[in-house]
Amino acid sequence: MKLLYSLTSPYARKVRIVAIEKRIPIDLQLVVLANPDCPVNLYNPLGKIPVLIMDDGQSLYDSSVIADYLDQSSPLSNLIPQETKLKYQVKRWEALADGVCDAGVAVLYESRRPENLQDPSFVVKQTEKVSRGLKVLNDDLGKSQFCVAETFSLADIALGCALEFLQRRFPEIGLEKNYPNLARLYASLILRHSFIETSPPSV
Ligand SMILES: N[C@@H](CCC(=O)N[C@@H](CS)C(=O)NCC(=O)O)C(=O)O
Repeated sequence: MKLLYSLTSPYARKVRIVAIEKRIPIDLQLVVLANPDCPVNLYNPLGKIPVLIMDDGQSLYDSSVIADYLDQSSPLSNLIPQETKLKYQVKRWEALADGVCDAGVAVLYESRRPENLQDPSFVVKQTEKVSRGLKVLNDDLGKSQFCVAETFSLADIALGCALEFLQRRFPEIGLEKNYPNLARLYASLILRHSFIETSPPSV
């Protein structure tokens, strides 16, 4: 199996952390989406990373599908609970963490357009999604040690990747001050081997 990824993609990092936690070996192929010969479109018509290329040449995307596939592939350290209610709690955390990332990525891409084409109202709308999402995540976490059922899961991985991305690109969100519960969990997540191993370069 081979993963097309970049060092800075929070979605690709989520998948890499899942593979490390589950001790599933995956070949990593670094790609640059802007390069004309970038292979991503051949495997994902949406042109997004991460993409997992299986040994038979079939591909899997997006990151939540890949994470689910990897979790099912090995019984070691289940990251998505079997029990239905807990399973969908984890998936909902993942969806919200990925969703705040989507809004952050949209703001980032908007900032790369020529200044006269940028739409301030679009940026406000996306920024509000980030702050509303982070508030719900922070309130839902409360004083718990992990996102769901006091057990490390895919929810924590998705959250940790989203928080790293948002802090790196938008330090003004003020994680410690505005979202102290998330900051506390984040401080413990980044000590894990899988998080250290996949830590993105500073930009
Ligand atoms: N929902 C997708 C989002 C993936 C995504 O947006 N990846 C970014 C890199 S961080 C990308 O490939 N962007 C290129 C584009 O949107 O054309 C997932 O979870 O895999």
